[in-house]
Amino acid sequence: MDDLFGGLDTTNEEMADGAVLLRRFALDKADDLLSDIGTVMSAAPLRHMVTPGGFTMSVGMTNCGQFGWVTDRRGYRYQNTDPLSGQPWPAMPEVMVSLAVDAAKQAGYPDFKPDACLINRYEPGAKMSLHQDKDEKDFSNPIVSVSLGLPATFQFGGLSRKDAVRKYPLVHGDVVVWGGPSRLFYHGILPLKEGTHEKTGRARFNLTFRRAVL
Ligand code: MD3
Ligand code: FE
Repeated sequence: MDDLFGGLDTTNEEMADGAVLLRRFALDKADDLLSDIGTVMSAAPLRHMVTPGGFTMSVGMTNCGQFGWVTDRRGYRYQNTDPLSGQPWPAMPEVMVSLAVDAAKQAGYPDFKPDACLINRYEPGAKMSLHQDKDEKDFSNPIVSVSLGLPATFQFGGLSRKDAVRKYPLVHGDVVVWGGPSRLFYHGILPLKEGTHEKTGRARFNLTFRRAVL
């Protein structure tokens, strides 16, 4: 909803214990973010990584920042070089850093300093199965996620894989800060529905800002 100041209502809303939804928080920076995503992708192209179990992920991925998340037959890990080029990942663009830091502050994490940004690209049909993010060193740091382009249905459960899941729509510009107990909650993305978005075409981008290393 548009507020009296002509901006958008980004009131904090608790999605789960410790998970703060900032609706449309990234909207006014979306064009700059997408342009910087393009720059990162030209230096470190999207790729479909293979899981330790031998499955090729339907989501295209790359990274920027000091560390990048990778998976291959040997396992999941953060590393400071792109395995495709052997070169350091592209630096995290300033608009990304400031958005992540501002969102974390708004959600009650004034000291968040991301050192990794995973860029996920979904085309219609792509999905991310239920998982936990636990490759980072210190779970007291939150993860900040930004959704751009086509909408997606996010599902999240609890600390156990068996916990019931709830579904939540995430749309262009939405930011969620995952801290507290929700930091280790199981979560995933249902297969993306067919569609086109005026800013991204047939795609959804998700940025996740993380602190990989102490
Ligand atoms: C809850 N990405 O990259 S964003 C991932 O939309 C990932 O691409 C999804 O899950 C995506 O690991 C979901 C929302 C999200 C991101 C990280 C979380 C939710 C999270 C970490 C902990 C708990
Ligand atoms: Fe995740």
